[in-house]
Amino acid sequence: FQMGLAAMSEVVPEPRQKPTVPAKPTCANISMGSQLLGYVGIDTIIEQMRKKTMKTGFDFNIMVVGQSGLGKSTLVNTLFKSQVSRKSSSWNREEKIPKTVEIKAVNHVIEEGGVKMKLTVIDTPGFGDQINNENCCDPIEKYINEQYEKFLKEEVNIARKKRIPDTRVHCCMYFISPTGHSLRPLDVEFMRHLSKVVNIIPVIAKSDTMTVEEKHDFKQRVRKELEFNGIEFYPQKEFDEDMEDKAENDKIREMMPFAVVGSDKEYQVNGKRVLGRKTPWGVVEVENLNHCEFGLLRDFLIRSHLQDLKEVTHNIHYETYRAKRLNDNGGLPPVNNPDSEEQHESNL
Ligand SMILES: Nc1nc2c(ncn2[C@@H]2O[C@H](COP(=O)(O)OP(=O)(O)OP(=O)(O)O)[C@@H](O)[C@H]2O)c(=O)[nH]1
Ligand SMILES: [Mg+2]
Repeated sequence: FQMGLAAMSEVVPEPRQKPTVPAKPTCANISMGSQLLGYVGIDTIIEQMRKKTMKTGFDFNIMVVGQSGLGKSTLVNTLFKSQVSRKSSSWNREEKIPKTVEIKAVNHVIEEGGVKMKLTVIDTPGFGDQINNENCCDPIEKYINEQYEKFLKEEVNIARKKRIPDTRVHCCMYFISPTGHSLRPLDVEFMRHLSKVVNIIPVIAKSDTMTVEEKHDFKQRVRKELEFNGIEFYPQKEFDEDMEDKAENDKIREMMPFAVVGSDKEYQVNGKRVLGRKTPWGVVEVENLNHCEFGLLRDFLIRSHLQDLKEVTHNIHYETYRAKRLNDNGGLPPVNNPDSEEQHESNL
């Protein structure tokens, strides 16, 4: 590296001017090389990356799963209607949300500060209605794996796309019924199984049905049960990168599962329009942190952990899938021909 700089210094003897991007002192500034030449400009990589991201935009995919009637579809609408995309939404307020009968992806392109995010929320039918709930995990796991498979096929193509569209599920919100008692065996089974293929974020549904104390106790109990059953939810302890990461994530893990309330209706409260649920004793405001933790959940997903959710999906979950698929195939990439299609399906 230093030799390179020395060679360059013959061509460019003048110390280079610092570009307009404000720079923090970096290791490069104090190294030998930079003493000769002044500012090298390594920190402009951040600006370069920012420009690229602005141009290409990015995909972010959230899935909601859980028992029927816990408010999954309502929360999908809440996410789109709340500050995430208040501008881009146009809803028929009178329309009632029907029972979900199939896996359905809803997407919106949301633009803020020149950056485009394609946010997809995958709504799933609720389970738990049947007497035998043994296989209710299957269609959801199948969907998740199909997205990995799609990505893998694109990756091993000879003529690869410059940018592979990413439909992989970056996080799966698991809805827990606000019983005040404990997790159901089905919840434990489901989360234990799915946490191996996707980032699981448990949430307590319809938290407006609990008192402050009930909510506090229930959260504590759920956390204990998750730990007791060895369920690693996101952010997983084993992936904390350093002490700073650990300290930050420990705080979040202590707040989880977030107790949420969903709604797609707006009401007038103190002269402001807010998303809420109207009850005889007042309006439960979805985005008011004194009322519920929807705001915390949204900030956690979008503002602080979006990039990390994508990285864990790519580096851990997708990598596990990919390694298994390539192994099963004797080290060869999966072939894109119709004959093998059936076999792939059975491998999933
Ligand atoms: N009290 C309360 N009710 C809610 C909340 N969210 C949704 N609901 C109501 O619960 C009922 C079911 O809501 P959905 O969003 O359809 O539930 P779902 O989980 O999508 O149900 P499936 O599609 O059958 O899986 C509706 O009457 C909603 O208005 C909430 O946070 N609190
Ligand atoms: Mg639904």
